[in-house]
Amino acid sequence: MMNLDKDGCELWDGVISQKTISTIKADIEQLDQDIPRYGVRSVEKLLPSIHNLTQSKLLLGKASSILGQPATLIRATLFDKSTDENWFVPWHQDRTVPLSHKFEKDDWTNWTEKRGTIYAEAPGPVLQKMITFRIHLDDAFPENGCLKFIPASHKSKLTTKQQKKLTSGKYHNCRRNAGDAFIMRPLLLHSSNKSSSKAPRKVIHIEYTSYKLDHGINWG
Ligand SMILES: O=C(O)CCC(=O)C(=O)O
Repeated sequence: MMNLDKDGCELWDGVISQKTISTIKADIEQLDQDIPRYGVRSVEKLLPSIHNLTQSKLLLGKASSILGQPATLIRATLFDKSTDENWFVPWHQDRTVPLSHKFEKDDWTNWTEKRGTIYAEAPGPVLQKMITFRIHLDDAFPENGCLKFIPASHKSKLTTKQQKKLTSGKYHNCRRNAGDAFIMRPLLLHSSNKSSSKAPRKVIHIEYTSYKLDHGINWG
């Protein structure tokens, strides 16, 4: 059993119903076929069912209770891994957030712009005020490229050398059933393999924060 403070992650079973899963999957079917499925960013702006999920009392309440202050959504991302669109993700910590504007603050670094969205690496204390829920729409297991993670790697930004050392040892597979969630701190070291299975692996990766940006700046 994982513990959020100690391990940087927690298992949360049976979070969404079969009915909600079907509604969201039907919505996903309507997505423009040209949108690559390896990370449909800000998918809550495209699909009403995912918007509703991100604004549900259940998720907002849980995020607020973990963060100890009212939580707001940063963004939701759909990872729709299948034999048609298959990929691996190298070991990393989630450090980058989408922002409406660029601003001058020393501890916000590595500014980039991708497809019209501005991103920056957030300072450690900001990342500590974030929590991620990975909501599983399909069963996830090693053969279809479930998440792999290193418990207790979430306390600070790690150097490449520290990451190499940690990831050369034992890791955990995040086996989850459809409807289950995986709660993780953004700095938890994680990766995933390509799928070698016919079973699809859809996950909605939802990031919340209690950090308040300066006036006039928004997430996304
Ligand atoms: O869903 C996955 O396989 C990992 C995706 C992910 O966490 C990321 O791209 O940051």
